[in-house]
Amino acid sequence: MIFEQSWRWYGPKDPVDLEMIKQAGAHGVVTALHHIPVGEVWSVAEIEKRITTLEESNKKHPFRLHWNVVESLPVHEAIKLGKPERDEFIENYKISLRNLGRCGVNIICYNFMPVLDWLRTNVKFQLEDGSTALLHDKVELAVFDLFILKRENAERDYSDDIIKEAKKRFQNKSSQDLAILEQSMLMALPGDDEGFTLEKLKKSLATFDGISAERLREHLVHFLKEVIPVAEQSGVKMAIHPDDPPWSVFGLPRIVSDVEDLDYLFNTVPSTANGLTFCSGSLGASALNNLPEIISKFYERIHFVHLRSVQREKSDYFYEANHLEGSVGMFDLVKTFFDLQQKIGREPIPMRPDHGHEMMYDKEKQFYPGYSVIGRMRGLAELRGLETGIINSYK
Ligand code: CS2
Ligand code: MN
Repeated sequence: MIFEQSWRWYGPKDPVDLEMIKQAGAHGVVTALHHIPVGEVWSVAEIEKRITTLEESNKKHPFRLHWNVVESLPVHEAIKLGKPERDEFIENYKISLRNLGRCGVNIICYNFMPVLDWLRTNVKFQLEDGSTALLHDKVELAVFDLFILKRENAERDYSDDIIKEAKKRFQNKSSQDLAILEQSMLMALPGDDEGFTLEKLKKSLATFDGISAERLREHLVHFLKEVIPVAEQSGVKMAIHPDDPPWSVFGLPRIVSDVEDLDYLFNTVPSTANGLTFCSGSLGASALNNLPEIISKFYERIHFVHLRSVQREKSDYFYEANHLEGSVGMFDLVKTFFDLQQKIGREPIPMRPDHGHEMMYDKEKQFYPGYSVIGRMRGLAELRGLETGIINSYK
């Protein structure tokens, strides 16, 4: 196979249990110790506990699951901000990497997005077939930023046209519409139970005032120069997740959005332990990114793959499409991975469907946005079909 079929699991509290993951056809479990606060050490005991949970399940239903990727080992904000306390957090990060390596968990996904992980303006966008998807619309973002959050100097980050349209939209929205928008925006940190409030968000955004993309890049390089040698010694590979969306939001700096950003990172810290999570949905939200080119260029350091599609419409507007539809051209991407594997010879790369639609019985349960069970199962099944078709017809 081209990929090792994998599935993101939020741990024992996830409404999707291990048996369901087996029935979705995944052997690789992508998980993290979400209960450990960001910045603290992941001890061997805690890591082993999670491994044991999977082994117990393997005894019950012998279809084999194993923890193949950590998503994520999060980077503390002090490291992104370059604060003096970062040293201690970097040391903790190194200990966690060593501990993970010792336990045989050796692919680590992380990101370097300030304050927020992915950002959507509607997490229940209605599709034609009645399912719902995640949507990002810059005008909605501007409505939130300018009129709900009221961030200082926010208008500097939008063009006159966007501001004009945002004003019009704001005036036409009911208070219920505004509440839904606020709720969607505050969900931007998947997997975080505590969530954001408007005040908390405003305060966190302000900590990055005056931090340019160049400064943020220096902080990332500093972090990598510290942790990559430890990753190498511990036999683990780091895989940075690109910015989602791959452009600035709320005036925050972004440094992992396109091929130039990636070139810079990998030229500056060339070890292949300094690797990439290839996320087709994040990079594919920008029409400027040539995805097959990115795969070919960085193949040897793509340690983990997220496959999903987006339907791009106007500029800075996209929603998450079915995995084989939309703008990313999934066939070409999987075929590119196949060709490279044929050429170089490489073990299957862990791949998971990144998000799915909420559909059928999904609607009766509460999932993290994007992480419902049936929608992702449809995604994984379609991707597995595509993969099998490619392997069999080009052998
Ligand atoms: C994920 C990201 O849900 C998603 O879109 O791809 O949240 C990803 O887990 C992080 O950015 C990785 O650190
Ligand atoms: Mn992703």
